[in-house]
Amino acid sequence: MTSQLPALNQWVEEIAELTQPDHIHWCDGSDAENAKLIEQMLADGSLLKLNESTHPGSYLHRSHPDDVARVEHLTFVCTTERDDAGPNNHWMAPDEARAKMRALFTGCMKGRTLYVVPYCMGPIDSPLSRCGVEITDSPYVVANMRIMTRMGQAALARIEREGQFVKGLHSTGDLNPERRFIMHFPESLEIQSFGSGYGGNALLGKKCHALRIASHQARSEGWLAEHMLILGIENPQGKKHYIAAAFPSACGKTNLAMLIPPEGYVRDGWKITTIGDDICWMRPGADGRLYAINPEAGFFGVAPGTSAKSNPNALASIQRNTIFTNVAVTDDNQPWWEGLDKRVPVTDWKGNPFNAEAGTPAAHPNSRFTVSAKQCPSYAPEAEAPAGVPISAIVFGGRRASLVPLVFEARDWTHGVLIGAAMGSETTAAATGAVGVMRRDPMAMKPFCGYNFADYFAHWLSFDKAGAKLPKIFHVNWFRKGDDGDFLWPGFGDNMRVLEWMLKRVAGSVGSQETPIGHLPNPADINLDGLALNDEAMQKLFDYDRQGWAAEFASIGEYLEEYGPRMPEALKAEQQRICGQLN
Ligand code: TSX
Ligand code: MN
Repeated sequence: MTSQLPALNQWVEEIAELTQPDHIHWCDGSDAENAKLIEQMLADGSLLKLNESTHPGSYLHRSHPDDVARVEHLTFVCTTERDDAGPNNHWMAPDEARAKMRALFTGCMKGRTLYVVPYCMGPIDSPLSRCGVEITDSPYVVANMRIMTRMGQAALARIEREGQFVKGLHSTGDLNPERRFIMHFPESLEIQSFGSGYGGNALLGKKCHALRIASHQARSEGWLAEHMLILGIENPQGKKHYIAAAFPSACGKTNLAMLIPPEGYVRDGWKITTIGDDICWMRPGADGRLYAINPEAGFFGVAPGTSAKSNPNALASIQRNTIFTNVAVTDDNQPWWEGLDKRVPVTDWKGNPFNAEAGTPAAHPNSRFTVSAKQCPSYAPEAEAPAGVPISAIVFGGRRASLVPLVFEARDWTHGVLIGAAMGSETTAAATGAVGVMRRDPMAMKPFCGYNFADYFAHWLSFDKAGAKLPKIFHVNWFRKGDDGDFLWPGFGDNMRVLEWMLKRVAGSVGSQETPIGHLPNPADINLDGLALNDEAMQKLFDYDRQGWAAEFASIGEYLEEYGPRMPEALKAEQQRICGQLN
């Protein structure tokens, strides 16, 4: 098979010439094709069938133990000018990167099948969507791309019509970490990934295309490609609002996207629906509002911590037709991970007998589920709408044990962009060795922005122009701790109370306390019915510490200096203005 698009056929021929596969297969995305791939992976051991009666249509994949996460130190943005990639990216000159990758890809698919995977990021008929083609030698990647994107025939038809697509080339190579690179060429819409079969390195539609390449493209086309969940909130009157939110890892983004409101809210007729849990593409519509789509079609979620308590919607989603990666297995062949329930698994993520005494987790801390968004009980029908959904509020957040209140609101767009640029979160055991260390992660885009952060902030600021009806911007912190080290806010479903306050602010129906850091809520305006927050919680969740914030803003100033002379003056001026008010 070939396509109707000569440029695509030529590229596939050229890559086949380079990589020397035994076979070439053009993916149509059909059920029959998927069944054949699964059968083949069961036969070669790269997939294991899970318990068909408890988890129908579900499989376990165990990755190479040295290939379990994204590799930031091996991820490069290859722009002509080094400064266009910025201090937030590793950079390599495009010619050097191409030569290095050409050597790695030479002959790498001998004995393998080359799969041509056409995909569309976003609803197939949306003007906000963008397409790509991933060439890969991994059937596991094909099976995951089929869940995570609109993959196959319909995507190919759109690509043939438009003539433009992101070219992604992937090979698992020999999985040697010494011969592993993830290269991005945003100026020519190309990705080359070698030596890893893991999600973010291998499913090129997600982080590589929908964030790094798309953010670069969005800058030149006047839109935003963001690391944000999108949720819908319907009030008892049936009015729907949409919120986009960016959090660094380990803050529970997927949990927030699938939130189930407290009982009282459900009784009153409030409803939360899920549009997406990871990526948000938005652009101004004719009415000046920002309209957003979720470019993905599935969830590639972290398994550990996912339970009937933390995220019932996620748990319900993954009862069938799910690919699990690097989880543990129970005696009756069900997938298991830390935080799921009290059972003890028999096999760890490497396939060895699990020894509970050893003190090491049974599931890998970065183990995953891949599942279609359509299986999520809270999935919103509007997630398939070509026009996208209008965003009423943008939320930034982080994990901060001290200083940062539960919620505050930016005074205006520029202030909101500064709040996003200054975002930080404290590390957890799951991420690194050092626990509780504050890391700044602007807009949660540090590993994902395909160009210079200073230019990125300028691009964000540029949306504030005549005719724009921009969302309000908020900052939240679910993770404030009391003197005894316990969390002060119950979090999870109770975060609904904070979302409701945001909507009241959007409607203009409640006031606020104005402080140098922004608008803090009057506690009486947040529904705390049924919560027994003690005095310390009330004090710390809703107050701000001037001295502490003066120190924080000095540190923010130093951090923004790292992005050098391209930093927009308006952002520096905003930081200095607030510093002046705090000192
Ligand atoms: O996802 C979380 N959210 C957002 C939910 C919509 N988590 C889990 C973070 C790890 C991924 C949270 N953890 C949240 C939260 O709002 N808050 C906390 C901290 C916390 C943990 C436990 C309790 C309260 C707060 N209480 C009990 O376990 C009883
Ligand atoms: Mn993410």
